[in-house]
Amino acid sequence: MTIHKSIALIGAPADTGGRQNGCLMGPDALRTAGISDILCNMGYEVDDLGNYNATPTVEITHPNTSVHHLADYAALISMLGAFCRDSLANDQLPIFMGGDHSIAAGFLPSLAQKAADDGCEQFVLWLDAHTDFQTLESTDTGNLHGTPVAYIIGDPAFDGILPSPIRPIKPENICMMGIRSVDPAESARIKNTKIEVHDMRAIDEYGVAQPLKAFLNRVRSAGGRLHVSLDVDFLDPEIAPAVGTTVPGGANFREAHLIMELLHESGLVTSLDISELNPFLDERGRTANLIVDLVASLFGRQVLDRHTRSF
Ligand code: 5AB
Ligand code: MN
Ligand code: MN
Ligand code: MN
Repeated sequence: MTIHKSIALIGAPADTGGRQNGCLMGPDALRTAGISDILCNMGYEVDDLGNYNATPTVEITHPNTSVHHLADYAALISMLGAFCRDSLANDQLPIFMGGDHSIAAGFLPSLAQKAADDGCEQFVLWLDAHTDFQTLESTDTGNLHGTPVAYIIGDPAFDGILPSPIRPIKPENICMMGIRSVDPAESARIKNTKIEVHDMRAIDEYGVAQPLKAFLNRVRSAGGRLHVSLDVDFLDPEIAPAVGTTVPGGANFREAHLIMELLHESGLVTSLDISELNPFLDERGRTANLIVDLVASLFGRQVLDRHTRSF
């Protein structure tokens, strides 16, 4: 397993996946909250590669007229996909700073392709209040940040409209935690996949450690790489108000830190995204600060100096 000591920060200020403006300020809010310094001070080499925007070239429409900004989604997918394949050095761990969650449709298939080229499986831990499993056909809101998981597994509803994912993520390699708002169409379809879903009810009952450790053991046994996709609305809105789609009853402060600490101890994380941060809705930077603290935990900041243990 590679221990990454070098981190690449990639700003992806996409704002067209939802209807509430402001996610385009996400990368700069994370920079302002000190994401780079905190990681440097922990001994990492940090390369801030700047912000990457996509410009749509052709108009794309869909019979479902609620769907909006489809051309922007297509451009974002191509741009982030190509960026991921061509510009990311193999020894750097990328942190994609969103932007709304539609960015995940861009880099995840390319991460899966890179993993496959190296003979590995790509796994994804999806931390979110939502399953983001809508398709172009089933979405009522037409908000494309609600579709990336369906896109990355290669759902046929996107065929012929968007570029096909260069390498789909296997549903059984996706684990979701924090789920508490699922649309009927998503619920009906996700049950027929092998996606592992831990809703908040499960977390209330078993906590975060038990299901997370079981998933991490699965990743380790497969010799897999792990991407962590952190949607800010995974967190309870009481601690993380800076998000357009808040849902009460999310992960609390300690649950979130414990997840990050266990992820660090596992040594399995090879990439991260922070999505849906909307600094326009923040209160004196507290959400951005919390996210940067969680990132520090994920990269090894500890309450006490503990020996790394495996489980
Ligand atoms: B997020 C909803 N399912 O499709 C939809 O924040 C919400 O990236 C999507 O998780 C939330 O619009 C997208 C109602
Ligand atoms: Mn999401
Ligand atoms: Mn969400
Ligand atoms: Mn959202």
